[in-house]
Amino acid sequence: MSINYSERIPNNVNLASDRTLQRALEHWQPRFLEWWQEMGPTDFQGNEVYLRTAVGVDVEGWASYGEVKMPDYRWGIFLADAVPERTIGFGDMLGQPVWQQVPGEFRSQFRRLIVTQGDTEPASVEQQRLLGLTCPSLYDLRNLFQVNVEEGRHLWAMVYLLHAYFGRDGREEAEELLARHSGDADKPRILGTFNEPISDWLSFFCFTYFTDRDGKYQLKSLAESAFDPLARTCRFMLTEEAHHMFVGETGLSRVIRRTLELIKELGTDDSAAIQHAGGMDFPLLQRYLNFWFTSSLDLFGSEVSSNAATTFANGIKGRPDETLYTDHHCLETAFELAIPDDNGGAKLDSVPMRNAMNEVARQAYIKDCEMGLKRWNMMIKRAGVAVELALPSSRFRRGIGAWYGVPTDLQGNRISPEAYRHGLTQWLPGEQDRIHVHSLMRCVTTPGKMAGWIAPPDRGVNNLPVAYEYVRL
Ligand code: BYC
Ligand code: FE
Ligand code: FE
Repeated sequence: MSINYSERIPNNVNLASDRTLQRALEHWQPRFLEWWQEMGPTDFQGNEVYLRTAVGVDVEGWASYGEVKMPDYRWGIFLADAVPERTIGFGDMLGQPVWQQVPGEFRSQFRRLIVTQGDTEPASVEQQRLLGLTCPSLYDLRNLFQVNVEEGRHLWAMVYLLHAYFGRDGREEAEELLARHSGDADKPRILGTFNEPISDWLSFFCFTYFTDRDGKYQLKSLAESAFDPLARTCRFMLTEEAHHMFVGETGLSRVIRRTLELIKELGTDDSAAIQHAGGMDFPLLQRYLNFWFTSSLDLFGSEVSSNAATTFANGIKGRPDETLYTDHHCLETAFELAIPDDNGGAKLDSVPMRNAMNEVARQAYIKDCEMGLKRWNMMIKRAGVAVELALPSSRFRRGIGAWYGVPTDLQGNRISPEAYRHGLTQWLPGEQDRIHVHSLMRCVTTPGKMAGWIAPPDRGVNNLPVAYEYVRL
């Protein structure tokens, strides 16, 4: 169904046919806008930004581009087209028709997942709210705002489900999504990573590379759901998500390219020399990668999870790309995973496959994360620099699951608590790193100009030149 932009809330769910729901969402809309003004991007709300807006939900040309002031962005409710006669793709009810309503017995599980998903979207906007003030270019400023408005729309996606399918409870949850705030001492966001500050653009690029990619994998899992409206919502969100990861991947590539240029100019890869020249040295980059990757690993939950087993069994949440697997029941199969043993090492443990779904998703995610690292390492190698960036072991610095609180080095070997405490000072960003990175964060707003720590992008947005005035200041 095409998107109706003539209504107050653009949608392709025929909202006008349900007056009660429409009124409830129109009641929530001004609260969302208030939240956007208070907790969304600071400044720039009155400036025209070259943004894309969804005009249809099919793969070809769903976007239209134009200058929009952010508060005028048409946030709305867009579901991917229904797949006719879709059936449940996994779990105990494999092959049965999908549901257009939430079965009563699964209501609280669905609610919990939708609320958790919904909570991350505004959280990320809050985390990024000050970044506009230190943008490395107008191109990057525009990309930041594009990500921000789309995360706002992802909130709408979840709020629609809560309002449409969860009655009064759902409306209350929708209010709470605007009441919790990232990093708030009393009412923080639900998941750890979404309470971490993002106070510089290196963190922003790491976040969009690693944390938005968790979004990709969680949305893929939910896109398999037997609850069809959830599946369709997530399928469309995934098309928007691709841009967020593009921002992360190209952002980090450009930082690396600039660092390689500086190494060539200076004739050394010495960290102090690179920093003195206004760049980001590789050891520092590696520490930021370590931080955001490990934090994002926790977002998959525990390796062994009865929640995950239940949601899989009940058709609520599948594996990412469930169709790639041949066994959609996963009843008989086991999963081998390494857990800490009593002798300072690791041992293999076998658990029922259904209980290991979080780990299955995490491993698919890790593979996806590694692709960027391969590309970056190729770039570094081609430049003749003897450095390799690497992802830490998934046992390192875990805050959730079997390896929670188990001191290991970056390779996942167990070490003493003292060695770990000492190691962290070299493995994670420290005060000196933050001071340096923050010292580089200066707002560059001349069209086509870039801050000195980052190379220009290969191309502009939507075939426009890099020097296009993407934000009218
Ligand atoms: N921090 O059985 P367990 C995105 C909690 S990102 C704090 O191990 P389960 C985006 C867990 O909630 C994608 N708490 O795990 C990216 C549970 O608490 P309760 C977001 C955590 O339930 C960038 C307890 O620990 N979407 O879209 O199997 C920008 C035991 O849980 C954490 C989703 O997450 C943590 N890291 O799986 C914008 C999808 N990890 O309930 C947006 C929906 C676990 O016992 N959520 N806990 O109080 C889920 O599918 C699941 O809730 C989780 C956890 C995968 C998160
Ligand atoms: Fe999102
Ligand atoms: Fe995203």
